[in-house]
Order: sequence, then C-alpha cells, then structure tokens
Amino acid sequence: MRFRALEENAAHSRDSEAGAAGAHAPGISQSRMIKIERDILARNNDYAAENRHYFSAHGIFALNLVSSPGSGKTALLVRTIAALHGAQPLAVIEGDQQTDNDAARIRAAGAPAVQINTGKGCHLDAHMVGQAMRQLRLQDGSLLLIENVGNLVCPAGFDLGEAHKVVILSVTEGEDKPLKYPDMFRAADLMLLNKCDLLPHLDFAPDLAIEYARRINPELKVIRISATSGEGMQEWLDWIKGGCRNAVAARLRVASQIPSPVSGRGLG
Ligand SMILES: Nc1nc2c(ncn2[C@@H]2O[C@H](COP(=O)(O)OP(=O)(O)O)[C@@H](O)[C@H]2O)c(=O)[nH]1
Ligand SMILES: [Mg+2]
Repeated sequence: MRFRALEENAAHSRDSEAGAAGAHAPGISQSRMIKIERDILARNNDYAAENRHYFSAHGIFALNLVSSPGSGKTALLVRTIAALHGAQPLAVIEGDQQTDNDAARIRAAGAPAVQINTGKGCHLDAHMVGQAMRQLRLQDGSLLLIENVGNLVCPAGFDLGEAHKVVILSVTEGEDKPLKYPDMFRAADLMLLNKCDLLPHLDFAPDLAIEYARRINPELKVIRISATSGEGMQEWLDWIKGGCRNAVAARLRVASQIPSPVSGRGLG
C-alpha cells in the first residue's frame, strides 16, 4: 500500500502548492511543504532505481512517452506496434486519469497492455510502473513503452526508471510550447514532432519549434513524424531498434562479468 501513500502524498502536496498561492492547505508551512515534496521525490527515485535495475538485468529498453493530451501518443504507439509486430517483444503501460480506452486500442493493435488510472493524479510514478510491469511479465529483451498521463508539467519531475523520456509535440499545439514548459523538454532525450501531415493546412513553423526546443535542450534529438501518413516512422523505428540492441548487449556484458556459480566458488 506504499503506492497509495505515495499518491496521497502527491495529491496532498499538489493541494499544498495551491496553498502557497493562498487558496488551500491552511496551517502547512512552506518548509513543511518542501519536505513533503522532497520525501515523495526521494521515494519515487528509490522505486525508479529498482525499475532501472530490473530493466538492465533483463535487457529491457523502456521509454516514457510524455506530451499534452491529444498530441498523438497512442496513435504513434499503435503504428509502432504494427510495424514491430512479431519482430520485437514489446508491451505497453498506459497512464490516464480515467478510462481504459487507450489500453483497449493497444490490445487491438496486438500488444499486451496494462492500464493505470491515476484518478486525480497528474502523472505516473515509479511504483505504479513497477506494479504494472510485474503484471505484464515482460520477456527478456523486451521494448516497454510507457504512455504517461497527458500534460507537459507533472511527468517531467518523475523518473520511472526509463532509458529515455520521449516528448511528443504536435504541430497543432503552437511553436512556443518548449519555452512555456521547459522542464519537460529539458528532461527528454528525443522529441517527436507529430502530425506533420497537417503542416500544409496550418500556420506552424516547424524549424522555429525545433529551435525553441533546442534552446532549452541543445542535445535534444528531433524526428519529424506523422502517425497518420507514416512520415518519419522509419527513423523512429530505427532509433528504437538501436536502443533495444544496446539494452540486450549491455545485459550480456554484465552477465559475462558475473562469475558463474562454479567458478565463483573457486572449485576445481
Ligand atoms: N492528422 C493527424 N492526426 C493525428 C496524428 N496522430 C494522432 N492524430 C489524431 O489526434 C487525436 C489524438 O490522438 P491520440 O493518439 O489519442 O493522442 P494522445 O492523447 O496523445 O494519446 C486522434 O484523433 C488521432 O487520430 C497525426 O500524425 N496526424
Ligand atoms: Mg493516449
């Protein structure tokens, strides 16, 4: 039940943040609020470290997909699953406040999926992901795709143990989102600029959006993509396959350094 405690604390803390603006949480001092937040993040980091250890021991490549609602995370996942089907073991963890609509879309595409409903929570945390991945019984060498709750704020601060955060920005959202929500673009290693098929119909400058994103995070890799037309999908799939290969190779390297039970006991 530590899971519930984590979330309740988080909800409490979020209310308290509002309290800092004077609306809620009377009687809680600012230093107390800061301590609560630090405790939540520290506990989350412990769970994230457990997840990361599990991923590395099993050669699992885990990605945390973050974005505004409606940018196309599930649509991209459905297309990704179709392209990798049969060639790569994979599974999906879906995070939404309510409904299991997205998990149903993923299962219909042919991949196992666990839906997490966060209720009032605005992000997944590492403990929820740990529980979900146990349910999924991931095969060694799997790709694990985690679709976080849609918003560009809260998921930035919560490590799930993933190899990378992948931020999706769609061309209908405006170029300036990286400047308005810098934490998310700083936390990500890859940005998928989605819905590029709509560019001819919009007043959106993709180069400007990318410049803003790289102003926040100069190392950010960017792929222009469309879940609808398939543009950019091959580059995204190649990036995923590279990550999966590296995860498996790293696992084998670690395994080969661990003495076997026989040599470890110094027999012979
Ligand atoms: N034109 C276009 N529509 C897209 C694309 N990707 C997603 N959509 C549409 O955007 C809407 C939201 O997509 P969804 O995958 O549910 O977004 P999520 O909330 O980020 O998971 C749906 O109507 C999708 O069909 C795209 O590349 N091009
Ligand atoms: Mg979705």
